[in-house]
Amino acid sequence: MKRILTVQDISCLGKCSLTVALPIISSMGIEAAVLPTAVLSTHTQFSRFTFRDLTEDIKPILDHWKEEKVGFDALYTGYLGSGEQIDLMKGMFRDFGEGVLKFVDPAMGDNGKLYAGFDMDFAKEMGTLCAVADVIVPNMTEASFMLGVKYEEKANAHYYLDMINELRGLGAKSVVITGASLEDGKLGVIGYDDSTKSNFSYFTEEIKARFHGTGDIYSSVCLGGLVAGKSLLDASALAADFTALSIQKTLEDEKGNWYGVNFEQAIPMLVERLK
Ligand code: PXL
Repeated sequence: MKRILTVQDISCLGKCSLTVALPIISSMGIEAAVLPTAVLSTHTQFSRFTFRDLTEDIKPILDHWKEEKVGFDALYTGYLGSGEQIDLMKGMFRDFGEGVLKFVDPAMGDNGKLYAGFDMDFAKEMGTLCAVADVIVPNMTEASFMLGVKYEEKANAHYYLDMINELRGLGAKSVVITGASLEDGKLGVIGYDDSTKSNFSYFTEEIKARFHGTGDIYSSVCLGGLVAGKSLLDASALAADFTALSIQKTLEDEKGNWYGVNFEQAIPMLVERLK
């Protein structure tokens, strides 16, 4: 059985980061080991939240695993809270990353803005973690901040490909830009797959609604697909379809909430598509 280690926060309520990665990876038939970086009462899109930093625990946990001689098929980092945590992740990549898929979702912003608590310095630091990753999955906000360029709401194919090349210039091997769009009504991803040395794209019908946590859903399915043996294009397509279905399920639910999507109700499709 394959095993993914995922490193991100626990937002106790809010359906993002670990509360999304854990059920999704498990439902894909892959073991999920977790390293929580912080505990929050909710994610940071709520007007108030508690935040307990767990940075101090990260190294002792990794040291214990080293003693136990455990290994992973993939290392997956998501929302991280500080430059110090980014440095710890680079150490983890060195210690556990030999021949192992290193997947970085530089979760730190959306719609042209960084999330609460992040600044330009943090974005630059995140760029140095992406530099040592095999696959990175930024949205255009995150890509722009990491590269220090202005965020453009409307981008054409040329612009996306330039951004991908710049991100590869940092050192990242494969790059998938999420939330990409080349025409009205279609939303998806544009990427570069280092294993085939070629660009690819995949789009679904755009659902005109924005919810929180969809990036984490996309990343968890995409990495699960890769670990299950899919190509980056096929894993990206599965992840995009699953994310779109999760949003659709939320809209169909009269009691659907603003803070996260009904990805749980899309899990049967995920299981079916992996058969
Ligand atoms: O979905 C990304 C994410 C993860 N974790 C926390 C967040 C966010 C986005 O706002 O606040 C705590």
